[in-house]
Amino acid sequence: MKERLNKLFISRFGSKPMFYESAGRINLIGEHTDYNGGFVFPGAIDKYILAAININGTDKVRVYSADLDDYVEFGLSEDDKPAQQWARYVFGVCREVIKRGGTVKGFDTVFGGNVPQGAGLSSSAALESCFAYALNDIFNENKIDKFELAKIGQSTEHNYCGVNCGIMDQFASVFGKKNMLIRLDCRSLEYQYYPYNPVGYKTVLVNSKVKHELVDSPYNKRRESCERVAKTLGVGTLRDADMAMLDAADDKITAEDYKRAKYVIEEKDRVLAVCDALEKGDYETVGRCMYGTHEGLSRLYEVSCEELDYLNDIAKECGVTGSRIMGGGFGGCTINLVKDELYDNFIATATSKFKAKYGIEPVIIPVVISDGAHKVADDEEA
Ligand code: GAF
Repeated sequence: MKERLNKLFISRFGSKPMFYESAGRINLIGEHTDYNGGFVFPGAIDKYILAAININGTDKVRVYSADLDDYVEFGLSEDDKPAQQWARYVFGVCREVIKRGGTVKGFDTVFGGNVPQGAGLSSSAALESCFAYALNDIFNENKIDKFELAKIGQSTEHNYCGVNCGIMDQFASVFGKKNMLIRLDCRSLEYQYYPYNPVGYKTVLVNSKVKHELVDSPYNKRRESCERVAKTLGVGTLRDADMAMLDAADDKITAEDYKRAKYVIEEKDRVLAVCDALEKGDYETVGRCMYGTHEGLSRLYEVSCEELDYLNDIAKECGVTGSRIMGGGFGGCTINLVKDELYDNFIATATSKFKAKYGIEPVIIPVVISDGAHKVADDEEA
């Protein structure tokens, strides 16, 4: 991809670019907990956005999306917002850097990637983190700290893309490290790297190809439910609530909001149980919790869909240790923890049964935990 983008950049802009890269993410457990002040357990993966960039000495940003074959030019003031949704991610990052007192001047860029879009692997966070990292390096002597880079991506979603997301995706994309998952406490922002090497198991994603789209999805409504319940219970976020508090306020909360909050409260305990289990190498417990999360996301949080529930049922039938819908929901992938000896049968069964029922083959994506945002060295392949 680096070579392709290099050629495209030189033929379009005529100078030699620098390269920056940032990754998509998986999340082992802890879903819809980030904006509730809870814990998440993500890691960056070997699917990434790569950008070729050079300053252009003007006050304009000129962006070519190699994958969409679309080109946009914009200025750096608030009223220069481009019409194309994809370009708003780049524009938003520029604006958020500027709003924080950082510098952004005109630059040229060609970018592309291999993070499947709409699969729940955070292609948008990868794009934001790639540009946040690059602008920090090129114009700001890397003075913006890494958490702020993640927040620049998150604010881009809030202010320019209409998704009121939490911090997990951008955090994973910026802080990701090869072979490490990261437990992040989204209230204190303390984090800890955990080596992830489940000997005897494979971790694999199965993409239902049901397009997951958080812009205009009921994602924001889920967040509003949680915030309403937290307010009723008199806590800052649902991180500080428990089931006894929720049950005591039952008559002041709608049945729907009750279900949403119950899921979040239960998920908090599952993440902590998974951390304990990982330290002991107890993957059976990890797997049980993953099934618990799926059940909660499907029945209580109601962000699953028929296809993902079907993939989850197939995983159970095949004796897969853990399986669940991953990411924001409304489509995308399941993440599966499968014993080595059951792997081939699971993949074959999931592929054939899914195809027989829905007429399309799901995409199998083996998980490789990788590094997050960085400048690509001249001799580095990308
Ligand atoms: C999406 C959001 F962007 C994240 O912040 C997080 O809430 C996730 O859904 C659900 O865990 O990816």
